[in-house]
Amino acid sequence: MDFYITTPIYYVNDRPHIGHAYTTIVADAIARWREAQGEQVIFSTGVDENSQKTVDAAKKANEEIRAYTDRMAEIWQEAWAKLGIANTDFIRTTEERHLETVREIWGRIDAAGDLYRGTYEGLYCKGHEAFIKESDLVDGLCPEHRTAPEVVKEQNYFFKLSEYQEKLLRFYDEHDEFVVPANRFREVRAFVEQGLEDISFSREGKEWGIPVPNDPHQAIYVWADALVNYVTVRGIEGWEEHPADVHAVGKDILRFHAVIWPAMLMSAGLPLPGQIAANGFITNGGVKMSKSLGNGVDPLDLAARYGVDALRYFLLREIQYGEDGDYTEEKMRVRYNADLANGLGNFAARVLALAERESFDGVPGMKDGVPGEEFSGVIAAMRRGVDGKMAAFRLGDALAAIWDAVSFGDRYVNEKKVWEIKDDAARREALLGLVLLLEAIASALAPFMPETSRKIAAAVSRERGVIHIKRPDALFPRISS
Ligand code: ME8
Repeated sequence: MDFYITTPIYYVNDRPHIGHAYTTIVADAIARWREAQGEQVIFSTGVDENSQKTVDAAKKANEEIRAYTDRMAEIWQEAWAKLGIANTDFIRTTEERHLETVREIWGRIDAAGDLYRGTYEGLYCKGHEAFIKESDLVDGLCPEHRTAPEVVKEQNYFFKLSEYQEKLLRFYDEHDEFVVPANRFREVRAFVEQGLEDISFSREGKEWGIPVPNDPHQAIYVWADALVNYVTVRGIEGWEEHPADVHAVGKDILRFHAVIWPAMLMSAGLPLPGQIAANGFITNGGVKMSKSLGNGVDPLDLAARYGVDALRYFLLREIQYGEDGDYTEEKMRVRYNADLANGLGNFAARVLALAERESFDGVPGMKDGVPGEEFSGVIAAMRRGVDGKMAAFRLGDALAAIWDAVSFGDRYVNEKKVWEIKDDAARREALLGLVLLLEAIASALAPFMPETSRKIAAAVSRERGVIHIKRPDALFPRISS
């Protein structure tokens, strides 16, 4: 295994919306890009089931908790399959392999002397699955979830997070790309520099959750359980050998991943992940998507209407990675018609239609089907652009590099008026260059738009050095606006 990437494990109290789909598609594109470079990739996603939200949602649905989580886990798994997500593992935190790993890591943290019993008094927000400060409340409510926090006073186990402030800061100094984008890393560092407080790591008398080893009246705090999923997927030894290279997460859960998780791993004597990449948040027409507003955009509905690849393209291209972005149906249509129907789709259709009538065997001046200099320069620049941008998590810019090549091809067809070239050899040479460019575009597109990439690749075949073209149906039929 060469590369290990993860998504958050999502709560099962709801179905996936485009925000969840976005993080998952980003991780999928990175995983596929790595694989295309010949690396062996582990790509895990899954669901976080041991949350109080699960209990509440099951109650509301009038279902037994286990039956409810089984049903929801399937919904999430199916959604990712429908969106072309090529995860190699799907983890549920109710699985035995996970319980074992959580117990093992809890035991290691305990053995390191980093757990102690204490009394916690505070305000617990179920939406956050975390304690929040009184000073953060607005009119007595959590400003994000608009619910009143639970007043908690109970005995529980504490994790000595405060002990890790210096160690974390030193680690950050030594790993200057531990969190991307850089502005988010600065926020994390500033937070840690303010000083860290110990955190409550268990809850008293909870009916649902992983029991604290040797203290069944306490359930392990859901985040202390959920973060461990990344180790569960590899097993302790596997993680020691090669921990996650990238945890792709949203900015809302960055502190858990960049502060608490590394501290837990340090305490447990395990290696730290390579990088935490945090995406921004997607709004629906400028409004935050939330369960209470019921305005979560359904990615499966969009995929059914525009196609999976169009949805993947929209999310990866429209939103600058790391920054917040906005979804509207109008923006989706504009991108679809301009970049896909008129852009890539039209270019592919033109080239394939012109080339369909030709045979490329033995075109003078061509060396073994290698494109002329002009084309090979454009192809090389596109590949360099994609690789450079992907390495820096600039997925939208990587797509832009591919679209530069599409624009070049379009201009070439128009300026050379390829269809009017009378000289057979010259016309074929131009078309061969265009076909090879289109093939290179298809191959560069594979991590982002796997289906489209396959369709274009399948349109071009070779038989004893002769290229044959079989035109597919329109890749992106125009949508009337
Ligand atoms: O936090 N825009 O699960 P969760 C972009 N179980 N991304 C969004 C988004 C939006 N509007 N809404 C959600 C949890 N996301 C925990 C994680 S991991 C050990 C435990 C994405 O179901 C984003 O990646 O609330 C965010 O971090 C994640 O979904 C939260 O999913």
